[in-house]
Amino acid sequence: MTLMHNESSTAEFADLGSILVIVPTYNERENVERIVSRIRTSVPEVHVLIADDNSPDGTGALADRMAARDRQVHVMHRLGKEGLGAAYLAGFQWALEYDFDVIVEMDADGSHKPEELYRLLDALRDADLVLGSRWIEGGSVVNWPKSREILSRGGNLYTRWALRVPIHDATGGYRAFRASTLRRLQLHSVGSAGYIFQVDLAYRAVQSGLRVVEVPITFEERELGASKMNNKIVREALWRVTAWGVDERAERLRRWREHRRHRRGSGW
Ligand SMILES: Nc1nc2c(ncn2[C@@H]2O[C@H](COP(=O)(O)OP(=O)(O)O)[C@@H](O)[C@H]2O)c(=O)[nH]1
Ligand SMILES: [Mg+2]
Repeated sequence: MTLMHNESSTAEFADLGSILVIVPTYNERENVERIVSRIRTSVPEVHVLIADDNSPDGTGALADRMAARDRQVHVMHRLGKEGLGAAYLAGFQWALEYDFDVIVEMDADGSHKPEELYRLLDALRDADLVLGSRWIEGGSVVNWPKSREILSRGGNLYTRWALRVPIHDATGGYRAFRASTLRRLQLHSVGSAGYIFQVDLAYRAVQSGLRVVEVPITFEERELGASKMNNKIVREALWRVTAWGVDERAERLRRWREHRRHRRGSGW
């Protein structure tokens, strides 16, 4: 397949190069057409890749029909449900193979507004990774159950403290990466499957010294279809952040001890 990037000469984000929005889907038949058409209307020059995990509800076949109508829509059919992280990793690999310059993550259910995409792209001009953030000034959530809000706020506070990263929304899934950022993140060693995948990538980006910027978004709970969030995903996130936090502290202690030994040794 040959992809022609940047077909539109009036593209608003032509300076960023070619842009791919990856939309992971699992049983999103009621949402997928609407989200793709909103994306294509909001920023017409972008390409869209739907990464479907063989949804039993037929989302994949519907996506194929959309791709047949629009040359900028593509579909990746995966064998079965392997989690959000795995779907994104496969999508990233596809994006890098086809030489896209910017790769965006966006949910299929309308929680991430395509109409706010331009803000993420604009911020990427001075960043390596842009995170859409619910938990900074100007960000918000609409129609979310209080329990989900507490989980997200608490989880993000804990993450910030445990990993010592200056990020307010590390678990969010509305983001824009430069291709060069993805190449730096050693994606082959990312094992995280569920939503902790998002924390993993943001943490790696900060540790690599990349410019990570947050922009406020309005996250709106889905109206159609069901959430795939479950307790297993939350448990995976909690223990991984804790384990990374312990490693982070052990590493700091080791560096501090080395520093002290060095100072004593040189007669200070
Ligand atoms: N391909 C794929 N997509 C998934 C999987 N789990 C969730 N998604 C998609 O990831 C996005 C966010 O999931 P959602 O269930 O809305 O989570 P919530 O917003 O945290 O409640 C949606 O587009 C889902 O269809 C998965 O295992 N595979
Ligand atoms: Mg959702």
